[in-house]
Amino acid sequence: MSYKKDMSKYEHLEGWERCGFGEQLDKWAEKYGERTAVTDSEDEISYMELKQKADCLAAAFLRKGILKGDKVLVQLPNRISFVIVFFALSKIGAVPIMMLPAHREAELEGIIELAKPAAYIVVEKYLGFSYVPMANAMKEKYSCIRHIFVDSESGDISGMIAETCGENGAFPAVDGYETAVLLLSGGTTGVPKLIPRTHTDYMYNARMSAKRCRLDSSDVYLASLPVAHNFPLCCPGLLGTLDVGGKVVLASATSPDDILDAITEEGVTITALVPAMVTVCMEMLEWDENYDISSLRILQVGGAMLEDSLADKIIEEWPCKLMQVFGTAEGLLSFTSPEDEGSLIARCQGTPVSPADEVKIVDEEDKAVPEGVFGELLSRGPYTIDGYYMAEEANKKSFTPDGFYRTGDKAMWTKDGRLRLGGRIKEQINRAGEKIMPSEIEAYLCRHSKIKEAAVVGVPDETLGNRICAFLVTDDEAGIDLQEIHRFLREIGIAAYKMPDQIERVETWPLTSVGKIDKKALERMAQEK
Ligand code: OOB
Repeated sequence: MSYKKDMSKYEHLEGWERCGFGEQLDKWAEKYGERTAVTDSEDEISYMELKQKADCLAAAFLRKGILKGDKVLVQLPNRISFVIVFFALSKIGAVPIMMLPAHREAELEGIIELAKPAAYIVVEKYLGFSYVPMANAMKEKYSCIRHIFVDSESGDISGMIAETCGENGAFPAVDGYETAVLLLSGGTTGVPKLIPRTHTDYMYNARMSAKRCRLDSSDVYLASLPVAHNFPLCCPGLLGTLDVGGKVVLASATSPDDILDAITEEGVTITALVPAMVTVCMEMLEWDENYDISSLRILQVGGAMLEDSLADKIIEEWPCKLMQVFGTAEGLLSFTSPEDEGSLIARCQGTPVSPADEVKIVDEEDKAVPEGVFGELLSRGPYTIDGYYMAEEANKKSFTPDGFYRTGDKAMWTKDGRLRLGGRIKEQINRAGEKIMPSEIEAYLCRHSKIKEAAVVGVPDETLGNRICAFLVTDDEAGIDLQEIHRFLREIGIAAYKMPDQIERVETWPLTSVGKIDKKALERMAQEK
């Protein structure tokens, strides 16, 4: 038997509440009423209206036959309908699977086969891509998908809200310890793993994050990353901001001008960015003086290694506190504090956000390493999962027998008791905050008729953190170029952020002493090119 988390251990914790997100929304509506809850590029919605619309949509979902426990693929960009859909599904105990707008057929198929969703909710069109043909193709291929709901101006979602308004019946009871969402993890070969988060642990995740940020009802939180991602959704993000009665601004795209415009116009006090985005925002600020970011109180930066020099630069040039954020969708969060000295903030990722987090840093034999020495970061605690969704084999590798999650990250304790991250132990590429498993890309590449073997590595890159380099053994003397690779991968249907940035042909592989492909050598070769 594998380790199972005992929730009763956490019931004494401040911020721990056995309650569903649907019920939370009702409480917020009562408390914050007509205050603005969320704005996007087109509209705004108060707490009360959000509750009313979520109730209508929940009733409509029930009427269409979406049942408690059903999984529902949600692929919506940052807009108010995302928020309504999230709470509507929560209210009836259906479980959203948080797809990103960037995902395509290959990612969808892996997840559909695993989770057998009953419905698929898509935006009609976003950043030039039409989602409806893709959704229809999925419905045709997988009989589990009974419904496609399209979010457009005249589409199903708004129509459903209008139809059912005023006739909200009873919703099924939802227990806080049931699964609220399935988040996506960085993934393994082809099939991404799904991360089941309960209503209670996820709300606690949001509350502890909000507490560390000293968030209150005067705060304006800007979701600049795709809000289906854990960082802007819940750390403290959308959910943490709603809990304190603040306002959430949804930026329609993750581009520096969208972000800086939103900060300037909405008086944003806190936002979350990955390091690569900070760099481009800083460049933009340098040549356009019309932006005003003086309202910012906290800039959260996380999702990927923040170089010391960039941290120093942020502290020097931004009018707000830098908060370093180490986070995982599996749970553990570690942030610096607003009260910490700049010199300390610049060199660590702070401390875990909950007093009940258990964190260990261990060597290859799982023995604790001393302060100042890097090891693998392990975590267990109130909001860290005890297993991936239906993934017995993967769980054996990713968790210790006593239930610690193996993050695969290198970390150490600093002399002042803070965590400092030092890169990856597990083979995973972090490209501008997006996590990519090399084995997944290698498998796609090998489907190409000209490619005999492929090895993919992450190469340090000034703007992206890591870029993706694919080494190929090909059949064809004439070779194959990057364009052709991209075309081929687009046909398979994979997210654009997984496309190789660089390809190199090799005749033979550099090998390690045990005869494996020497990826360290490949990384050096890619860097020299
Ligand atoms: C966030 O979550 P995920 O699940 O997309 O990725 C988690 C991984 C970590 O295991 C680590 O490899 C990397 O992302 N990471 C960092 C980092 N924050 C995350 N590596 C170095 N320094 C950091 N500050 O990325 C995520 C979830 C919640 C909040 C923020 C980020």
